[in-house]
Amino acid sequence: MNRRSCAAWCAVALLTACAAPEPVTVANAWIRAPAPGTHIAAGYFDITNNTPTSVALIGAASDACASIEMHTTEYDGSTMRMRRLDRVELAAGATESFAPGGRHLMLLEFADVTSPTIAVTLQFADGAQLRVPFELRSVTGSNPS
Ligand SMILES: [Cu+2]
Repeated sequence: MNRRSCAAWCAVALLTACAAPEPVTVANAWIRAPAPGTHIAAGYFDITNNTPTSVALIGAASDACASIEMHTTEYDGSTMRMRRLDRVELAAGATESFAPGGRHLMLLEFADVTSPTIAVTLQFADGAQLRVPFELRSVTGSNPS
């Protein structure tokens, strides 16, 4: 961001929240707790790129699980498949949703099912990281996707 656009951003921020806007913001972050006897959880959230340039989400990590993969859900007729995503592009100003039935985080060997919130660190292509509290919810009746 050059000096001129930074000044414009700061002016907007002063008018709205008296603080510099976060470059990327996350809302509605929650984790579907693993079904009983399993250790795979799914994470969902809405992510907004507040910058004037595109940003790429390339991964995530948490102390609550061994590893996290980004997946998308695809349907081949009535068969559901999950495909791994290496990156998710966030266009300037865009909001992208990770939601049940679509894109999601897959938390492998998820261990912590007692904390009401789980910290997940989102990782971006430019090296930036964003620590996000996810609300842990128990949702029964369907598989993580
Ligand atoms: Cu998955």
